Amino acid sequence: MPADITAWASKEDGQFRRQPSTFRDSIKVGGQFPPEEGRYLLYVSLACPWAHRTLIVRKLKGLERFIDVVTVHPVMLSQGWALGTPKRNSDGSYDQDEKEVTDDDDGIAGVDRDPQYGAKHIRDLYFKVNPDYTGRFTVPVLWDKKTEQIVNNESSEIIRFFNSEFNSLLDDEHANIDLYPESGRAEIDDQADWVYNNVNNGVYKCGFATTQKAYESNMGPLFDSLERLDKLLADRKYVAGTDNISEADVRLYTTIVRFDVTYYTHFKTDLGMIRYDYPNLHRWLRELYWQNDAFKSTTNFEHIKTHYTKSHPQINPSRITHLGPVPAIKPL
Ligand SMILES: N[C@@H](CCC(=O)N[C@@H](CS)C(=O)NCC(=O)O)C(=O)O
Repeated sequence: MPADITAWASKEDGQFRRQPSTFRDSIKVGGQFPPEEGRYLLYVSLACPWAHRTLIVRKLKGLERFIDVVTVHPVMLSQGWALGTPKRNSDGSYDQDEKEVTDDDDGIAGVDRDPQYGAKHIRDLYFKVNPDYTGRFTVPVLWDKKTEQIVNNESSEIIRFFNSEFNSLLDDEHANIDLYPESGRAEIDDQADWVYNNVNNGVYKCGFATTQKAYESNMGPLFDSLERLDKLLADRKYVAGTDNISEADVRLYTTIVRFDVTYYTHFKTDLGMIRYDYPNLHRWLRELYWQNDAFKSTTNFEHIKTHYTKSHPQINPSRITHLGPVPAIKPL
């Protein structure tokens, strides 16, 4: 398994294929992992769109008091996500092969140490649970402090637990927030499928493609889907047509908020920009960001831009981080 995620495209066709998540237990009332205050810890990267989903839902549902968060450093090198600052060369650049993690201040705010075991990398947690683990060391990781194991590392499932399984512990206002309402499920499930394939993972399939043909074959579905979403949002406030925010908005938001600032340049998804070419998506994006703190407070453009540009040497060997666009997100 290559450490460099960009090298993880098939040799035959140049297509990037995301590996399924491995830890798939559930938080469930009455189950092996019941909802409890302070029991679970969420390891995230603020750069990662999948981890970002879990942070938004944690905030929307008022779960901050119940679930602590540990944030990794945005620069992902050969050992994967680091809890602390990866060691740097004398010129200040991060050393790609360096295994050491330091307490140096490299000016990037919001990076945590591991409060439990002093783990230096996310990989250490995976190996603690399974010394023979051969998969990727991805975030988010939902950790159970009590039994010292990973409950789940699949964001689409973690957001469902957060949506429903802590309700008995929450005040009415938060318990009543339902991101997966019965009446909207058909549309939410439908979007989960095509939006995931063409948009959420679609940008990665374009960006991590290693042949012209693979890149081009994923650009059409991506931009057709942005067009389709823009049309849907012409007369909908929320993307799945629900009365309130649903998980479809959360899933889509974490890709769209990264689009102009990173994917457009870094992943070469440059047939259009949200801010200039998709007016309804642009309005929807800005309403979520500026009108709901769960979106704005969990969006960190510095971590996003730093991560992508400095972690994928095959795509950006100089590791220079682009300055634009300014502003990262426009006002409403
Ligand atoms: N299916 C997972 C995907 C998570 C994922 O791929 N996370 C990326 C960051 S954006 C990661 O940690 N990659 C590290 C690696 O693959 O080495 C989910 O949705 O939770």
